[in-house]
Amino acid sequence: SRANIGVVGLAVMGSNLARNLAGRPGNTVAIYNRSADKTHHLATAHPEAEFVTADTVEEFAQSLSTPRTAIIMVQAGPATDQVISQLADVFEPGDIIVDGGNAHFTDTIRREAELAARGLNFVGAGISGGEEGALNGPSIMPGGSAEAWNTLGPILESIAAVADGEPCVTHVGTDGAGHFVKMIHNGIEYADMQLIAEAYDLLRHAAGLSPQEIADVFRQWNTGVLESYLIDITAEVLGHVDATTGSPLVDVIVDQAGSKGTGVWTVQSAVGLGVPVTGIAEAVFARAISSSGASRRAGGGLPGPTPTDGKSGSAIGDAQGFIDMVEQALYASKIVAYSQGFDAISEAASEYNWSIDRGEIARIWRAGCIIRAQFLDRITEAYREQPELPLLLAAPYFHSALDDAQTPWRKVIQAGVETGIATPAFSSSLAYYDQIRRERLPACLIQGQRDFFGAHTYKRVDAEGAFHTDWSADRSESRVD
Ligand code: NBP
Repeated sequence: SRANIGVVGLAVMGSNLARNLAGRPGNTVAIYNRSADKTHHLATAHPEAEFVTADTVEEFAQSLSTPRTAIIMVQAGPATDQVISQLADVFEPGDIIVDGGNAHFTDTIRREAELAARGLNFVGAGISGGEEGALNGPSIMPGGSAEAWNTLGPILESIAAVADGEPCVTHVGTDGAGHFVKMIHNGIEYADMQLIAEAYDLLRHAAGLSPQEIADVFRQWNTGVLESYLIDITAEVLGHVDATTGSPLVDVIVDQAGSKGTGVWTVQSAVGLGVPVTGIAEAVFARAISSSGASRRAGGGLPGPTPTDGKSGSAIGDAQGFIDMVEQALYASKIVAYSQGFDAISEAASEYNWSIDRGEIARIWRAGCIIRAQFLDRITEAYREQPELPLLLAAPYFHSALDDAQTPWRKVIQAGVETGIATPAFSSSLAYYDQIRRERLPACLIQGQRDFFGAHTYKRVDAEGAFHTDWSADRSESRVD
């Protein structure tokens, strides 16, 4: 038993994570994969890592010092269940099994309970940053017990990405908390990407800028409040010219966005929790619309506004002024999307009894993951100043940012409406903002309607209790509780 940590599953993520682990002082890494050729290939390709190879789970268990700690990086779903069950059969009470795949958090809750009953520690850990992150330092979101964290924490801290000298990992909360937070990370990623895509669409097709010009705009934005990995890579993609055609690559890429499902999970979970993650939902739906071939073909002939010539269009005005307004609109919408994501975390924490430090979540997203951004520092500060902050976008810093942005935000959406360029995430974020800030909402009317057709009752602004109006008779009101 020479190894202090093991990795099971040596596809892209697992092999890179194993190399990352092996590169840290003090670690000896045992590796195991269902198909043994991958295990030996990895060990041969990276002799410097001095991996301890195992061809069977029994050998793998024997190669680990106790308490055993193993990270599973296999396909999410049934494959993960199979591997967990194989490990559980050869591990002993007190050992730690970590699932680093993209599990649904409810599966993680179930697996944790099953293994806890057998005396085994199970930790569902969200790992973000793809292949590169796995190798050089991902953002890691582990759940599981405090006991497991004591052993696992230092190991994960040694391989995580570093931001301002601090590792991008924290004990998120118990059982499924880590995978839930990873799911929200991915949902926010969807919203962020959609917002950027809408900004591009407006600059390209409402303002008439070329992809190269827009790449420069994004490079400029990446020096300001929007500075982030996604803005950075957007500039790279937009500036890239296709070698075959000489056209901007973005013009030869088929405009149908794919997904692996974590965005859908985020929206499904949020709907279940009753949390409006409208920015994320619009992003998921926009990908669905882009991929709905038959509907798009059938919708292709529908009328839109009379085309303008871009720059001279009344909705746009001068190009630089419009670019600045789009930057503000993107920033404001992004604040809303993140605020909604953090609302989902808060609601899930209370539903599932997780104690989650939201400032810590923003902190561990600052490096190693796809949504890494300067802006996350502001979120961490907001939660450090006010740990029980009920609404992120109402924190003083964001309040003032939204104050500055709200007029351009409205104008940009107006320009989209006038030119027929859809801005679902910009628009839904503004709609959320305009609802959340209103003293009274038209929900009073909806309660009246519900009472009319279903006797669902309503509350009054001036009295306690539930009331019903006898709509079908004399319309007298009675208190019904
Ligand atoms: P894959 O998700 O493609 O899974 C391939 C691995 O699963 C191989 O090691 C394969 O073994 C193993 N496996 C399968 Br499939 N069925 C198995 C079974 N029944 N028993 C044992 N092993 C089985 O690998 P990946 O892309 O490296 O991702 C690993 C995990 O990390 C996934 O959960 C993924 O969602 C997550 N993740 C991926 C990324 C990313 O950027 N790719 C980022 C973050 C998280 P074999 O070699 O014998 O077929």
